Amino acid sequence: MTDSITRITGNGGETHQHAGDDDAVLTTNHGVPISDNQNSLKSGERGPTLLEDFVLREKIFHFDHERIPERIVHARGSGAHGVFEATDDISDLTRAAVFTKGEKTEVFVRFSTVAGGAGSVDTPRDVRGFAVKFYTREGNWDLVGNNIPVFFIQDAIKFPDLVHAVKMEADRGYPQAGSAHDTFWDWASLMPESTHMLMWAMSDRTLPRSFRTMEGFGVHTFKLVNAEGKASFVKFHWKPKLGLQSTIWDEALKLQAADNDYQRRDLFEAIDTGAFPEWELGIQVFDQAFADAQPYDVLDATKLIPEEDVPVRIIGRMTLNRNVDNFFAETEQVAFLPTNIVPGIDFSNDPLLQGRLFSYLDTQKSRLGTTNFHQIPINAPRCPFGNFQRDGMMQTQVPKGRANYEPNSLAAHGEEGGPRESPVRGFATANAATGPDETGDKLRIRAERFADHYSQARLFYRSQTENEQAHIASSFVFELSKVGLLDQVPPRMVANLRNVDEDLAKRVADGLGIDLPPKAEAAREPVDMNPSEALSIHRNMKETLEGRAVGILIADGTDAAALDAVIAAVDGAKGKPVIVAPKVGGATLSDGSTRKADGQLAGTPSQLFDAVAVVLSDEGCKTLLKEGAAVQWVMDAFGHLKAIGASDAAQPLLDKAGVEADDGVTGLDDGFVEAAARRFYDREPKVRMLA
Ligand code: HDE
Repeated sequence: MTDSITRITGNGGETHQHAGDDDAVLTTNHGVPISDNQNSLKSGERGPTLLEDFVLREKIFHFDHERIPERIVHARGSGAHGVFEATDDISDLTRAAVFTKGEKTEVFVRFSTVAGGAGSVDTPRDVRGFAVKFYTREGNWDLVGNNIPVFFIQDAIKFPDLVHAVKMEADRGYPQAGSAHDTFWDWASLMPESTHMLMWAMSDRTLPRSFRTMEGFGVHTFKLVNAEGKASFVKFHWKPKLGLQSTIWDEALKLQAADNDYQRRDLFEAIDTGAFPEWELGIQVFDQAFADAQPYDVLDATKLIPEEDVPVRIIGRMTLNRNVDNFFAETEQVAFLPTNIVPGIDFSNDPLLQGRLFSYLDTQKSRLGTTNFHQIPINAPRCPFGNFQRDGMMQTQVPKGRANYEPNSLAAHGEEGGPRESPVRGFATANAATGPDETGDKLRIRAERFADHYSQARLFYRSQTENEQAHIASSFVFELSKVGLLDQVPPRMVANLRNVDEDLAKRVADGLGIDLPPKAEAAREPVDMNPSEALSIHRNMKETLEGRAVGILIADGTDAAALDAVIAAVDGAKGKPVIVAPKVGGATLSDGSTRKADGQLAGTPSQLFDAVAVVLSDEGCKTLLKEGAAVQWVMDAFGHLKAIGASDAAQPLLDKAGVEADDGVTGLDDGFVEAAARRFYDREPKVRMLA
């Protein structure tokens, strides 16, 4: 019998140990060393498992409880650690220590999609969350923002409706991510205040190429408060060092098939290889007089303040330099709270923000199970903290002594009296509620100045390049074409769009093949605003290969010197060369050497890259002409408006893929690397019909 047991365990009775750590013995959660992690305890060789097997029971019990409720929104996210450095002196505006020039503050950032569940994909058309936790020496400050500066709704009371409408439909459980379905557009078309945000959502902003190439925004108006107690209004902006870059819709769809984890992987690998993502933090600062002079309300989260009206002043830099050690412990358990605010920063009366101040604390209790979630290492302040809140589930601290109330005079008896409030160092709300707006009757009402739902939607649309406008029109067509059963919805949406821009409305109606409906009545007639360059992605892209990947397609017979030259050129421009070949084991090059591939052709389509090089010999090209994946590889690179550098011998493959000559199609050494730093939007009319 002993013999057969030994055979089954296959470990000859030896204790299992952690790889690389000879002294570490597997134990139970209570420290008891475990002798056998392969077999449960049975009564006889083929008998039933015994209840007394505490090793098995503990292991399965813990496993059964591994999951916690996922976030109601922003369930799918990726996190990283980093540092924020204040680079400008703004002590005239705020006393916040985090903004002392030269101060370095540890941060944790979580990027997310909104609608999909935790296991959904990275690349649906969706808003991205951009949440930053600053572990300042005066407590945690969480700037819980998005990659879009405005929001769908003006008042928190509409948030559950928005989220129910956009998430999977209640009866059928789909779609899992993305807004192209009946209930979202039913709701949105009935909510004119969402129109401005819809313009952003239908633009390429919701298809970021990488978390590293998107902006972040605090969205709401906040306040900065200086040492004298003087408050200024502020909007926060994150500007990516790599510039803005988005994919296009067809590419995003195909990325979903190619790599569910496209953005998570990109972030992890960038940090892992030392290409640390960076953003500048900027502020728009203004006062009450400016606020009063605007046609919109600065407390309305469906409005932005054009950068041309209030320029963005750069005051700091954030660098993400460390991946998480454990996804669950850090990225999943991190709890962002807009209520995490520090002395020198304050809330405004934005009714959306005010609602958030309740929601996040509340949700963390149901997600993390205990009011003591602030003790989890990723959430705990890095500065000393203490008060008289006590006990509760999962209390991990051991407060000493009798001081669990305040005031107390225990110190007079030589006992520990505990911490005391500090009017000087403590957080103080900027303005007491003394203004007329805050002392009137109790009303369920929106301020009159929230009533203009279209002027800024128009501003956004008219600030885009022609290509970007076409993308917006086409996205509306795509999304509304997915509205299945509710015939009344697309015309109702187009009726709203007529208030934004007649041409846009016509294009969408035309793309859907419906008659142009009568214009929807606007609560307030929109006005024309001056276009703003800052709102366009295409006007804010950087021509750089830094942070971008170049796919290099090779096959047997590829010229070794030509290949090395392309790799060196891409490396030299700080790009990432990735070799793709029909076999992952590699290809035999012209000089007889073997070059290993980073990816196999069928599993590494060109949508994973920002530009491609096709380095083939006559022989290799002949083989790949018969390989659908190779033809598709080139065809998609062309269709996704990417640079294609090709050896002369690769021309037949380019021809078969329908590649037409333009500035983005080059030889291998003649201008390829410069071209690879760009996207060729001018090519688009050649490759697809846009609305
Ligand atoms: Fe959130 N939001 N939200 N939100 N939000 C959550 O909190 C909520 C809003 C944002 O990576 C939840 O911990 C309400 C605006 C981000 O962990 C929840 C309202 C903006 C994240 C919640 C809003 C955001 C969340 C779900 C309207 C941009 C992910 C889990 C009043 C400024 C943070 C959680 C992370 C997450 C509520 C509107 C950004 C349910 C009630 C506006 C980036 O508490």
